[in-house]
Amino acid sequence: MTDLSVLESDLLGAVAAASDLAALEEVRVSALGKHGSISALLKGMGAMSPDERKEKGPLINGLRDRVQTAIAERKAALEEAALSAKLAAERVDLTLPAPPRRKGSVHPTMQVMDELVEIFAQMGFEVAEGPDIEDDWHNFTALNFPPKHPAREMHDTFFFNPDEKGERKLLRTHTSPVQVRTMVSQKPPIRIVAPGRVFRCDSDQTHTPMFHQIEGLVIDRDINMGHLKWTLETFLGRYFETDTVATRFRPHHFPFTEPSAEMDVRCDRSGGEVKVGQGDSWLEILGCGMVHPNVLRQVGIDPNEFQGFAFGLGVDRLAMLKYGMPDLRDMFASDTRWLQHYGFSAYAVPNAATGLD
Ligand code: 2NL
Repeated sequence: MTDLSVLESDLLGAVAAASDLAALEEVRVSALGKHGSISALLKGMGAMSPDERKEKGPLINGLRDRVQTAIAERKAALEEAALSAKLAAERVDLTLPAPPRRKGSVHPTMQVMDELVEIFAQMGFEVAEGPDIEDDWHNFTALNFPPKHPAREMHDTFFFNPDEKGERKLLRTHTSPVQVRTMVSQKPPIRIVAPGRVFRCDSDQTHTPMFHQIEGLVIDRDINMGHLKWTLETFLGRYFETDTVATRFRPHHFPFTEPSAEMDVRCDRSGGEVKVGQGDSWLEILGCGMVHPNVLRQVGIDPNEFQGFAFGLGVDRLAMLKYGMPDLRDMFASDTRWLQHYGFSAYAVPNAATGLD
């Protein structure tokens, strides 16, 4: 073997053996760098006689070309391998299913809110919403609470400090102001439900200062209590998933309805839990009545032309009844174990097609 072919096989061997780009660069510098072995050979050509140069020149140039090509190929291969390794290390498999352990869950109150809205939407009700912070007129006056009437105290209202005009804003004590706003801004026929948070300064075993209500309102010509009873019985049957709902009205008083009633639903209490649709016991479930003519007048609707019914129910209590939570205060304690146990999957969206739970 000539010196050149020994050098060539050494260099090509070193190129092939270079395991990363830094090692390959070392080989390149040792051959083609300023003081490299091939560079020295190329430099030496200047001192050769024309005949010698004619003989050795092509050999040296050929050697340089082959080593350069080998280095370029090896470099491309190493770069591709480095990129593949980086991509493999950074790979995110978007097709993997979400981890089976549920970290967040939908609160039973919100699940039930969705169930209620779904049921009433199927019955032709629209959803209406309004602000948590209300004024006295929308929360009380329009609803036939006389000024200074003890009923205002009864609601244990959270009042804000008076503003510069002396007006005291408040946290709504029921969602009725939403219906008031709808009646002011829309003409009958009206068919709405108003779900939302409400606030009362009250806290014990069965009361929390914030809770959730849904109220319903229907205003049209010739509306009577028969419509009210059918609507509520149909709703209760769908909510408790039973064909055997029985209800009874008990006379009651609300300032905003006349007549007013509480509705009880037949239930069974024998097994320690409450089962709706069977048994011989009664459970108070909601308040309702025919919208008071004074309320209609306050919002500019002629009570001789239009009548309406309204109802209101506590969503948290309804959730406890259906899903068996024993204590109201746990509902808002934010205990993650409670939420894990009673919470719903975010994928379990109540809808008409798959049933409600
Ligand atoms: C209850 C009772 C009720 C209403 C709410 C209402 C709203 C308007 C006019 C008339 Cl704008 N009435 N709402 C009527 C009767 C009862 O709620 O015990 N809720 C938890």
